[in-house]
Amino acid sequence: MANRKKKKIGKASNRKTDPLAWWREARFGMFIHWGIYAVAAGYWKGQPIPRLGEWIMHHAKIPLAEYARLARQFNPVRFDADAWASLAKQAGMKYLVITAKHHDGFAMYDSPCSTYDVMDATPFGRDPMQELARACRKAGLKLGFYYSQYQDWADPDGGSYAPDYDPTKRNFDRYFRHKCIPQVRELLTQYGPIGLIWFDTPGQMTPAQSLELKQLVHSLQPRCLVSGRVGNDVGDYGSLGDNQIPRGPVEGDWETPATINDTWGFKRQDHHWKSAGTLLCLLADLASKGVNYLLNVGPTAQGVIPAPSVTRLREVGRWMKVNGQAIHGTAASPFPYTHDWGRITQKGRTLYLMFFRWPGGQFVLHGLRNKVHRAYLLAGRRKKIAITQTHDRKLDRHVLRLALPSRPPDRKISVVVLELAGKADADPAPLQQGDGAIRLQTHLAQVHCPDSAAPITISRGGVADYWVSTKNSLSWSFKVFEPGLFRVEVVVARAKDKNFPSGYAVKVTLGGATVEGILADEKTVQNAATRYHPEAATTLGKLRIDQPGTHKLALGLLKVPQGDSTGLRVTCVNLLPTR
Ligand code: JFZ
Repeated sequence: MANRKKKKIGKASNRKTDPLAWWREARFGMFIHWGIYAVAAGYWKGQPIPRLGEWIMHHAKIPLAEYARLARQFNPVRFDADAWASLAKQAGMKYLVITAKHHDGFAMYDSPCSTYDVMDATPFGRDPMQELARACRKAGLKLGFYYSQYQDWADPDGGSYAPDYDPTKRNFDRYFRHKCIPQVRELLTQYGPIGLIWFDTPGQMTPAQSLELKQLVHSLQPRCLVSGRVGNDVGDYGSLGDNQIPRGPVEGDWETPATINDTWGFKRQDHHWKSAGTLLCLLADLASKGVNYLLNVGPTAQGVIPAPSVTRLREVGRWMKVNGQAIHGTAASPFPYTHDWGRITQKGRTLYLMFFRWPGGQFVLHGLRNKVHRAYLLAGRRKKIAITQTHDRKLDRHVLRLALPSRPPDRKISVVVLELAGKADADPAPLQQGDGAIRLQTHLAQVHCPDSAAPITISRGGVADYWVSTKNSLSWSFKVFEPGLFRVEVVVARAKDKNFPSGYAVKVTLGGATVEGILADEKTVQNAATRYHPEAATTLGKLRIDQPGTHKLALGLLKVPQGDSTGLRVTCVNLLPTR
């Protein structure tokens, strides 16, 4: 057995593997935003500066000469590359991406083509990237460099913010040739094999410039990946929006960069830390959609990862130690929608059910067509779980019943492993769930746009974007097993810091019956994903479904409030069993 395994590994490494293979397998990485902005730490001249810490030069309108003085105070004597790498490893992360140069233009490595770098401009006298490269190699982590290829606030020709320079005299291509390209070359030649370059904010870059950068990277290191934010859709994988959680599985290779608090670069006034439980829900959620989670830490100017980040990552690591196989090397859930109780991933013939809320006792999963050989818990002693499976031919209803212990085996997310007879095969139709609810997510809707001048589009994140025409509508076909009376709830994405737009009227039609009403911010939806992308739910009324079988529900727009230019952004229509 051991022999056979060895042979297999040998074979695989001889084969030409996909350069993205390690990245897909990883699912979880550490982002590090570290620069001389950490000296300011969110304050300028005694004043707290709102928003992102690494943007302080821009937000506080600091002239370059003044900002550059921060470098003289940057002496991170407590920096310990091995400690950072081992924290990432302990947390169950497989790669580490650090800001080699952010928008401020300051190189956090020894850059021969610039004196605005950590070796020439700070008292530190060490190259942190060199130390990290060594530490990552030792720890078996892939190392990636963040490089701001377009924005450079220290170069007269760099993109965006430049109060010291005359923007009309700007020549981006000059900066591109004299700084960006040489620095990217340095990063790919000075530090051994690099897993990826995380370009960001492509701004006004042309397709030719994006392509040139990508080709440069591949010419120096053919297996080095290029992030989608190199611009113009030429990256090797895509970046979703910061902290973005898509509603359904995302096709292709995508990653969500995310913060533990609300900033990337260190800010001493930001104490808005997400709990380890929330971080794990986000990790599980993204993995269930086939998306990588690149979770950020913002070390201080002393070179220390803030203690609240460390404790949370250690907690995440304790969970990963037991449950990591439900994340690493997995693919998106075979179900095209999310379940209310938690999330699902799969690997080979195995399904991982990750319970955010432990149902206890009988648990019912609808729509899994495979025979389940075995079910057991990951936490504790892999306790076996009794299974019953039935199939009602008339309704094509597949039911899997699990007899779960009453108490959750893990205090955070409990994982149940299902070993299937074959590769997971799930009914793709929206189904009434084990709890009786029917949740119709927008990314699974049919979109009807007789008004083709203003069509509803569904974003990659799975939200109806820009719905302004009352002629257009969404509809869903779905299967009902237990008929009855349902409360009809419409959920919409709402802007973060704005009042909920009043006056959107909608109509839900099911069979011959209709309920309608005006959407209000009745109930704010609370879950791990809504912190940056809030949602509001409105109950329109009740509707009865008399017969089991396939039904169709349509959502129409009756009235658009005057002056609202964002449009209605529906994420879901819920039918919740009621009396
Ligand atoms: C960028 C940077 O400006 C920021 O400082 C940080 O490094 C972050 C990881 O990336 O900010 C962005 C870029 C893209 C989006 C949002 C913020 N986006 O596509 O939603």
